[in-house]
Amino acid sequence: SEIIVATQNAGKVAEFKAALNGLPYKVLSLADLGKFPEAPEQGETFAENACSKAKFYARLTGKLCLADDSGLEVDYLKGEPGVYSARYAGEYASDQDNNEKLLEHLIGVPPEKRTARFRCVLVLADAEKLWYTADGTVEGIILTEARGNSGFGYDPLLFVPEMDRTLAEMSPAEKNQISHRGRALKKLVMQLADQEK
Ligand code: ITT
Repeated sequence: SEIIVATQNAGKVAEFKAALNGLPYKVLSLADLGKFPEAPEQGETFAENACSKAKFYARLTGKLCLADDSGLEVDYLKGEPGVYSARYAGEYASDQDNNEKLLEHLIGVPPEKRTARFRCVLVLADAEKLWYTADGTVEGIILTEARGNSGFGYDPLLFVPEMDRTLAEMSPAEKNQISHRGRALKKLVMQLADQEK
C-alpha cells in the first residue's frame, strides 16, 4: 500500500524514506504530490499536533498519511523548546538560529544539568480514521558547541552517551537505529505488520 510522509521538513522526509525502504509500502512525500500549505500546529502536546497534521494532510490528499511531531526537551529549561522546537528563535528561524538560542540559554550550565531528549510522536491516518500512533525518545546531553555535519535541526548539539557521539556524527542508518523517530517508526511498523497477519 501507499503511504504519504506528511511533513514539510526535508530532514524528516529523508529519514522516513531511508527507514521505510525495503518494506512493502510505496512511500511518497508531500513534495512528490505537489505543493501543500503548512498544517496548523496549535496543540500543546506532540500527540495533538501529530494527529492534527495527519488528518489535515489526509483530507487534502485523500491518501494514507504519516505525520510526525517532534522536538527537543531540555530538563534545565523545564522541557523547552518542546513543541516549539522548530520555531524556537522565531517564526522563520533557521536550524542555526535555534541552536544558537539554545546554547545561549545554557551558558554556564554544567554537563550534569544539560540532560535532554528528543521526542517523536507518529500518527498514521486516512481521511476517515486514525489508524495507528507510536512514540519514541532518545536521551542525551546538550554540548556547548556543535559537532558533526549530518542530520538536521539540533542534531549537532545532542551528544548520545550510548553511541559516544552526537546525532550529527552518526550515519543516517546509525541515527535511525537509536533515534526518537527511528524507535517510533519501528513500533508503528510492528503494528502495521500485526494487522496484515
Ligand atoms: P512538519 O510539521 O512539516 O513535519 P516541522 O519541522 O515544523 O515540520 P515539527 O513541528 O515537528 O516539524 O518540529 C520539529 C522540530 O524539532 C524540527 O524542526 C527540529 O528543529 C527539531 N527536531 C525534531 N526531530 C529532530 C531530529 O531528528 N534531529 C534534530 N532536530 C529535530
